[in-house]
Amino acid sequence: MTELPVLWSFRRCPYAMRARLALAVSGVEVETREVKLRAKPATMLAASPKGTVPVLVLPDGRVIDESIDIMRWALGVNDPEGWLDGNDRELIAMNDGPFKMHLDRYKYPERLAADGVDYRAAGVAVLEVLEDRLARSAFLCGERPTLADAAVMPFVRQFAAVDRDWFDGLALPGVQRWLAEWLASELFEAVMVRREVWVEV
Ligand SMILES: N[C@@H](CCC(=O)N[C@@H](CS)C(=O)NCC(=O)O)C(=O)O
Repeated sequence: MTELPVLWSFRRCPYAMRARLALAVSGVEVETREVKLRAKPATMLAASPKGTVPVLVLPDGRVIDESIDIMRWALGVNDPEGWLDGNDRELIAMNDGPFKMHLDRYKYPERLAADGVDYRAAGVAVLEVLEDRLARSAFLCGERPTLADAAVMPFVRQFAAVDRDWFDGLALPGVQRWLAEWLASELFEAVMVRREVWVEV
C-alpha cells in the first residue's frame, strides 16, 4: 500500500474545512487525523511547530501548513471542477484579513470595541462585497463554485452562526442563498463527517 499524505485537521476549524473541501473536490486521497486543539499530537507539532491546523504532510516529507496553500496544492494535483479558475487572491485576502478580524471580535467576546468600532457591522460591510457578486451570479466567480467560494464560505458560516436570527434578517439574499446551498451540499456534508480523535500508537 502506498503511503497517503496526512492531513492534521480539526472538524470545526474554518481553515481546516476549506482545506478538506479542496482536497475532497480534487479527489486526492489523504489520511485525515482529527486533533484536539488543546492537546496537539507531538507528531503534528514535529512536522509544523507553529501548532495550527490544518497541516498536510506529504509522503516525501514536505509540509504544507497554510490552508490556502493546501487548497492550491490539492487543486494543482487535480482540479476536475476547475476551482483554480476562481483563484481570486484579492477576495481571499479580504476574507483572511479584515473579515476574519471582524468575525473574531464580533464572536468573542464583544461586538463593540473599546474604541466604539462595531465589528459586527464591519463584518456586514465585507459581506456586502460578496452580496454584490452573489446578486449577479450563483457563486463568487461565476456560475459554478471555485476556490474563492470554498476559501471564504467557512468563515461566513461562522459569522452567520453567531446569531442566526439576526443574520437571516439581513438584506443579503445572495449571501444567504449561497451559504444555504453550500451547507446543504453533499461536498460540505462529506467534509464534515465526525472522526474519532487521532491517538498516537
Ligand atoms: N493561517 C492558518 C491559520 C490556521 C488557524 O489559525 N487554525 C486554528 C484553528 S481554526 C488553530 O489551529 N489555532 C491554534 C489553536 O487554537 O491552538 C491557515 O490558514 O492554515
